[in-house]
Amino acid sequence: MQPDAGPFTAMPQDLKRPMIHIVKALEDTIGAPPISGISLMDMKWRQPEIKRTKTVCTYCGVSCSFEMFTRDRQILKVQPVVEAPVNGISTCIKGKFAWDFVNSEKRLTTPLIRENGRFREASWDEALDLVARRLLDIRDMHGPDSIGFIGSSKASNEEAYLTQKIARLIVGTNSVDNSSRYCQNPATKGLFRTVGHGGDAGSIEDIEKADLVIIVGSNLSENHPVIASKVKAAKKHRGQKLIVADLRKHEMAERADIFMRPKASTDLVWASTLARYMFDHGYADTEFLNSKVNQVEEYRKSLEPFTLEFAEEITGIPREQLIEAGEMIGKAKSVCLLWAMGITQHSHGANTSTALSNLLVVTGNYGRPGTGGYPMRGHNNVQGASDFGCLKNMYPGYEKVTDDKVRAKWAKAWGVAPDELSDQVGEDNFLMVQHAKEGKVKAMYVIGEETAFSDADSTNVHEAFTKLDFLVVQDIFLSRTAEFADVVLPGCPSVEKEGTFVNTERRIQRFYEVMPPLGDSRPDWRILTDLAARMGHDWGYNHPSEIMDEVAGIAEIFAGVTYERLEGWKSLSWPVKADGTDTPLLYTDGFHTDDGKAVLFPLEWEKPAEEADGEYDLILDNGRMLEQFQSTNQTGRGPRIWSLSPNWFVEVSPELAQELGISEGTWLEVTSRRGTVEVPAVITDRVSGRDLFMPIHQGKPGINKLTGEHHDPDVNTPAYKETAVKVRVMDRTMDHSPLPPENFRNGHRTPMAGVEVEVKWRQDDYVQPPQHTSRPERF
Ligand SMILES: Nc1nc2c(c(=O)[nH]1)N[C@H]1C(S)=C(S)[C@@H](COP(=O)(O)OP(=O)(O)OC[C@H]3O[C@@H](n4cnc5c(=O)[nH]c(N)nc54)[C@H](O)[C@@H]3O)O[C@H]1N2
Ligand SMILES: Nc1nc2c(c(=O)[nH]1)N[C@H]1C(S)=C(S)[C@@H](COP(=O)(O)OP(=O)(O)OC[C@H]3O[C@@H](n4cnc5c(=O)[nH]c(N)nc54)[C@H](O)[C@@H]3O)O[C@H]1N2
Ligand code: SF4
Ligand SMILES: [Mo]
Repeated sequence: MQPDAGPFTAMPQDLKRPMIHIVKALEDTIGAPPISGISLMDMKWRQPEIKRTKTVCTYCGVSCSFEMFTRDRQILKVQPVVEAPVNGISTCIKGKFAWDFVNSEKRLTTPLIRENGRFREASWDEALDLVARRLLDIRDMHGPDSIGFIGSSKASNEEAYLTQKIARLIVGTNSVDNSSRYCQNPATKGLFRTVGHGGDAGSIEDIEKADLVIIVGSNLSENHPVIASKVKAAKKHRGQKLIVADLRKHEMAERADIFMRPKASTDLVWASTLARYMFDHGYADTEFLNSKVNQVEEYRKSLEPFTLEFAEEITGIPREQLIEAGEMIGKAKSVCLLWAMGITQHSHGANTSTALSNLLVVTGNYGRPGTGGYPMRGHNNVQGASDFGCLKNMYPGYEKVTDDKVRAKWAKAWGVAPDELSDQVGEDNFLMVQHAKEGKVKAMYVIGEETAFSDADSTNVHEAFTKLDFLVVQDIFLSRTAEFADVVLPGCPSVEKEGTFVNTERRIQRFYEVMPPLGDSRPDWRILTDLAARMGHDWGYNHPSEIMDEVAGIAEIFAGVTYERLEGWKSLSWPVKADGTDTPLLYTDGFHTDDGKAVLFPLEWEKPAEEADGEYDLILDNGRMLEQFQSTNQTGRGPRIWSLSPNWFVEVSPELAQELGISEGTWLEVTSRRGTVEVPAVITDRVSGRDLFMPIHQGKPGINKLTGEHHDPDVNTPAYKETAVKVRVMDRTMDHSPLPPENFRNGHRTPMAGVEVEVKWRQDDYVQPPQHTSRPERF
């Protein structure tokens, strides 16, 4: 070591000597070079001030877990660790950096009550008393089903459980739902019909193990990035095969062995055609079908119309490519099929999800390692919100509200007579909004969901909200939905409380309190417990583990779940037996149906509810970007993430750009049958022909000004992806690309790369209810 070299040269003499001795001594004992020595020493000195806490990401359904390093409220860094069961040392940009929202000055820190059309601050006692009184009054006057609850897919399992417990036990209604109505319910329905459980068939490890992965209508590398990186690695290192079916040439499409580009809303046709191909070419797993599957012949008959010719005509996928895909699937030893919003957000999403699951059943791709159907769950806890009972027809653990035995069991556990619990299926998100508009639903309680922005046909939703007698919104920000509220209750985010989340592979993980709640905000479970007490039900929970113990004692699929078994980095995948045995891979001993057999479910293809015509001649695909999350209520609170994609835009194919005579940055007026928005164009071959694509995150009116009320009749999921539009070229062009130069998407740098773009973080003005929501006093 050269004592006078390196970092010590500029140090005063009197400090230099002892420092050098310390570093030398350190190097002698631990063998670290001087710079690491200083860093280690520095860390040791600061250690007492730095807190390290395990948490689980608050964004997508992958549920990465990591350590968060904090000093008081300052988040110093996110440190992934090898022990993390899902992600190990990986995270995506959001898990690593999108935490500015936690200390945002826009956080709600005190309850608000609307008075004379404006919000004023209120104490918790006043706000909770008011909510309790109004809900009980409305229940007594208009009946239990005049009140609807939306549970949060961001909040914990324990919080979802309490949401439905208040709805069912105290109010007496089954009208409780969560954001899976917007995304995964069609997939769940497809799985219920064919294999029985409403969750991914196996684990992320199974996806990695598969011989062939098929990704349909899912932009995996932006929306489930850590799973995408595992698929990329399996392909690179093990030669795993990849088929992608999507309208858009996204990153996984570019990496695929076969990239099929069907016409929008036609996936049921190619999936059923490939199922027929399996039977016709000896690839159907006859042994599996004979011993483990019902309705084989009936289903096979239903496949008659699905010839290669028919498929080519309807889907536009060339016959040769269909055969190539059929051969690849038929020959693969194990297949995992992943699907998401490109399938479910259509008017027949449940049927198409069923068709995809049928294809897996025909080829025997369930119940073995490396096989199965995997709807990619959206929010960090959208799986848990459904699992823990925020559904109109199920108690926690998918136990039917219409089953007398089930109701008797829950009534006993909750200490009431069975007839005090409703045996009527309740209303979902969609029906609550419709009936609010018609004046039948009088009150809603929305927890951690940006319904006013996220639900389809937002103008219609806003109208419904203004008709309600009473609206409670419990969020961490004054959201667009909160603008319509009568009472706003400040919940707090995952890092300020304890609880558990369930991820896309049914894995339950614990998260711990990183820092105390900001201001006067409170964990949602505490708010709901306090509210219940004011409504006459003193549950007395002091910790979320007590809530989990209660559920585990009642719902069979959680029988063995305890906080001890989930301590630290440990996790459990449901169903969990009483002895703690969990089930990462489902269906190894048969299917979750009455006789243990899978079902092949016959289907017909139906046209989409909204199609392009002479006037609205383009189809508007829409979806997500890696850097933003949904309404951006969380990713829009700090420049680090927001600045990577601050502008709204519409992707236009080079062919269409030529036809319209536009260049990058030209503003377009995009008009659907519902409304109009103005956005600049990005010209890219990610979209082809007459398809457009718009992200769903930016813009105050939001994309849902354009989308419509049409929905899947099986599950009431909005057909967001079936939106026909027309465009008008405006006399305005941005002097740079709408994408910042550093936004390097799929290797397509924008033509304006290098131009300085002014980036601000989301400036919003949602601090007071705007004009259109100010109404006469309602209490
Ligand atoms: N970065 C980020 N990640 C997220 C989210 C986020 O906001 N930001 N949100 C989370 C949530 S809530 C969800 S539900 C998931 C959603 O995850 P994804 O389903 O991956 O979400 P989308 O971006 O809507 O992508 C849908 C894909 O379907 C394609 N598609 C559209 N129509 C069709 C069709 O008819 N056929 C086929 N084959 N493809 C079609 C689109 O081109 C697009 O590539 O993401 C989660 N992860
Ligand atoms: N056009 C179009 N529209 C779509 C879609 C699409 O693809 N296209 N996708 C749809 C889909 S799949 C979904 S899931 C919906 C998503 O819709 P939303 O569920 O509305 O998604 P977010 O905007 O993330 O809203 C979550 C809210 O929870 C709050 N929050 C976060 N953590 C907590 C907490 O711990 N407690 C409480 N109380 N609040 C919390 C956040 O501040 C935020 O306001 O959007 C749907 N809308
Ligand atoms: S992949 Fe999903 S869970 Fe993991 S860090 Fe990114 S957003 Fe969070
Ligand atoms: Mo979602």
